[in-house]
Amino acid sequence: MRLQADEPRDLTATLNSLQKHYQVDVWSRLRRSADVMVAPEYARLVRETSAEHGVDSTIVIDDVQRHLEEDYNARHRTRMRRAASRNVTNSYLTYQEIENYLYNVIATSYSPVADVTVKPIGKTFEGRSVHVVEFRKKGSVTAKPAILIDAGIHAREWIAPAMALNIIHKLTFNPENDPEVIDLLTKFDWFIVPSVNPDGYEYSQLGSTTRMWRKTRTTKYYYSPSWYCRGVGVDLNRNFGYDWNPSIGGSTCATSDVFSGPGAFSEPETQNIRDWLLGHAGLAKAYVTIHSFGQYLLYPYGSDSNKALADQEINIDVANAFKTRLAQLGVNYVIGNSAQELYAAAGGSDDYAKAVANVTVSYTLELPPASPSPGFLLPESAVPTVVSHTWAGLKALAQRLHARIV
Ligand code: 0X9
Ligand code: ZN
Repeated sequence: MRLQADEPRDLTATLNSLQKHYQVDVWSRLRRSADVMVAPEYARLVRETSAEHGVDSTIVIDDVQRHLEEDYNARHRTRMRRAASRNVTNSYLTYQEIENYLYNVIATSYSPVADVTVKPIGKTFEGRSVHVVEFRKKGSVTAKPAILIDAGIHAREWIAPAMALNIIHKLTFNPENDPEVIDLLTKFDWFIVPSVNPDGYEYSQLGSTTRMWRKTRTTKYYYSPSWYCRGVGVDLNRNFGYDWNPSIGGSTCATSDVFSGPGAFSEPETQNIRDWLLGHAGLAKAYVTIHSFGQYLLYPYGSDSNKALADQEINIDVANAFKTRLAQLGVNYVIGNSAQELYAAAGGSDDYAKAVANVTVSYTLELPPASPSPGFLLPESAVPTVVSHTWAGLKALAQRLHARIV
């Protein structure tokens, strides 16, 4: 019921009386008006009392309880529907859903096999946290070789964070009761960053006009380097500090989709990954950065196709284990040097992990589809199949790597 008075003191007197005699609940209160909830049996008395004080009363909601129930039921239905149908195994989650999953599902779960830890490694330009999930086999005394995986450097490649979250899911819950999961947790520590660029990811989820966003959402370079280059965002995969060079597959112009930034590691998002990689230097044997699309598994260097790796052979051999497994499942992958198979592009995370963090094998994994249709718009319904194929390939890759390094 809304009460309206000409004089504030009349309203005060009315409310005092109503609260005392008829237990009205004051929802909101302005100088000359107030909204109150009244039990149905007191409604007539409340209106009469108000009128005696010269205060008008009108019914705003005639049955609050019914509204509360409808609201609750609607929210509950939506929640149930979403909870029943949307999860990491079949959906592209929002950043908020990813955080909820990491902290409410993964961090609170109990794995009999591994100690699972979720923690932030840093923040983005817009202040979101970037998280890592760490898996260490229970009871291991000596530090083990490590596999480092990240995803979501590029905003629109939605299948990439979905894949990383599914790896986390499999390592935590081992839903297929797969002995190889236990074996691989015994052989390696696993460190996974499922969303490197959540600002861009969120932006790409706003609507159809932002769906194809690739970069971060930094506005730092909007007024530089020149008026015709006023744009938002840096391409993180041109911003890493090994052989950083905008003229190789990047750009000095902030309007470009491949803007390299004003210098190497100018962005908090690349600094996060740099520090995380360097923190594991020595024990980190593999780095896999998940992208889409094209069905490629690419090894360094992307900055220069003529710069062969000293240990190119093991990078090819371990990649071949992945390719062979996928071929058995009927999925064709191309493996090779990224500058040769794709295009030369400097400042990628794969090159940095190899050259500076010293991993043995370093890959950019370009997930399905193979072709631009549907390209980045791979439907959610494809998630389970991509996950099952790719996980089989990654397990084979890890096994081959282990066989080669012990
Ligand atoms: O261009 C990229 O950054 C990657 N392809 S994507 O379509 N996902 O954008 C390929 C990166 C390969 N690695 C390097 N060039 N270092
Ligand atoms: Zn990409």
